Amino acid sequence: MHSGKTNFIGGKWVQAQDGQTFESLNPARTAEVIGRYARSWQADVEAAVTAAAAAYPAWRRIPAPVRGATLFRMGQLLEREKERLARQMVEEMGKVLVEARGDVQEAIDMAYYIAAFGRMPNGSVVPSERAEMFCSAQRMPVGVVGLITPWNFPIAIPSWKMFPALLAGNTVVLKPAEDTPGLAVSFVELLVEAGVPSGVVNLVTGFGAEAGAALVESAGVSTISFTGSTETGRLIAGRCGQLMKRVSCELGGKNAIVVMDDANIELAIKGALWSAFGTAGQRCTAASRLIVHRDVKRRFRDELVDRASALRMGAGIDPKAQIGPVINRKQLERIHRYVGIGVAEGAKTLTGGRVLDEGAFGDGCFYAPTVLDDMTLSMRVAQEEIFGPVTGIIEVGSLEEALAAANSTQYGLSLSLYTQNVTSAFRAIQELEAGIVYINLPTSGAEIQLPFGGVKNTGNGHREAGWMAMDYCTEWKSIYVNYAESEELVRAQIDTQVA
Ligand code: UN1
Repeated sequence: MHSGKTNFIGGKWVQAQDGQTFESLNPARTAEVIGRYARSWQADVEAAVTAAAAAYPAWRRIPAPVRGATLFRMGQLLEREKERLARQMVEEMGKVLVEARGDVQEAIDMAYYIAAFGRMPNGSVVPSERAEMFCSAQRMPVGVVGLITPWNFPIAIPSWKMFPALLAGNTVVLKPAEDTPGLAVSFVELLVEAGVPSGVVNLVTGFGAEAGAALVESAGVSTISFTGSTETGRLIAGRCGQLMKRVSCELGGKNAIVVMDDANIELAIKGALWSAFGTAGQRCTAASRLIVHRDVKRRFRDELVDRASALRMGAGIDPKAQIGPVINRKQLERIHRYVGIGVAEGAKTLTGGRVLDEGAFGDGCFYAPTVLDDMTLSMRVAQEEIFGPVTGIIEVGSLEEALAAANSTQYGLSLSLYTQNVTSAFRAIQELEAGIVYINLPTSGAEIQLPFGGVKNTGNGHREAGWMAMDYCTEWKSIYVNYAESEELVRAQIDTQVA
């Protein structure tokens, strides 16, 4: 059990400067304290930023292939420790073991993928309008990058943000969610074992309003990457705008699966169950709306409800459990409040709609998988992100109506359409307002070699992962070299008007 010495600053594990700590609990048994972690404030964050700034000049001068090799070793260590990390994740975050293994696997994939960028082109050579002039543009690191990460993918998301930043030559300060500090400690321990030099990766555990805000405010931090709610993202992006910092935000979602009358219904039901209730609905990609053509609605709904009510709930470590607890009691109550709002607005609860409190369930944060019927677009439950195992059915009569319904929220992360009609599929690909579109697939299941992120209020125009993973944490430098022997000044546009 960790006992408070959990900040990692300049290569040393230290307590918070004023010695304060907070507890991390097991969401399946909230009486079980997993560990005590440093409760960091501005002084701790400033120490971490100072260490990161001191390590930056040397790290950015290390050849990129060598930085890549460090990340490759990190991939190997994550593979070696996959099972241990997955079990720790089940205990600290609650997701079921197979999903926890998937979370670690995303980090492994990302480590190997980004490691290879160390030997990939890092810019372009561009023709000049002047003779004997070499022109190129090259990616440069930005300095100290602050990472504020959520609890729902406690290993994968830090890896998406951190590996590209490190490969590019930046140094980082990680502030993980207060619900999953132990996993961040394990992640950083592995980075140390992989050979990341002192000060290149720093960790401050604690709360958003305390440590997170201090990281955003710190003058030594040039770039912030944040994943979390749109509400918090708005505050962070606003401050970063004033402070002229780069900021990349991955925010809320209200993702939908559209099921057309010509869909393979069995496939659509399986996809809906996975997207709505996998990770107890706590994914930014979770499908909290099911937009179903009226001709297939009854069959889809009845089958979905039968299977949703048969899902086995339990602590994630139980191999028979399909759905684990939600992250904490506050979230449990919030989810239940939302279902109440939906019912008051006229939605019908077909299954679920309750906190599980019988027997051992009462010791944890378990919410029954919930399907609401008669959801309409104007309801709050059709518009606001609930982040729990709650989904609702919206009935439509045509593809046009379905696409308009899918696009009818402030969010735009992941939208999916089930159809066997190629015209409908390609129309949806063109019309759906989302960063990720799936055809005949659930809304969850992004692979790391494609860009990840959303449009509208889901983000601020950045993407994680994919071949643009380094965009958020690099600046372009344009380089002009005159290699002419002539003593003549040749002015662009003036002496060289070519068109
Ligand atoms: C998230 O919920 O923040 O596509 C990330 C998926 C996962 C990533 C989810 N690969 O659901």
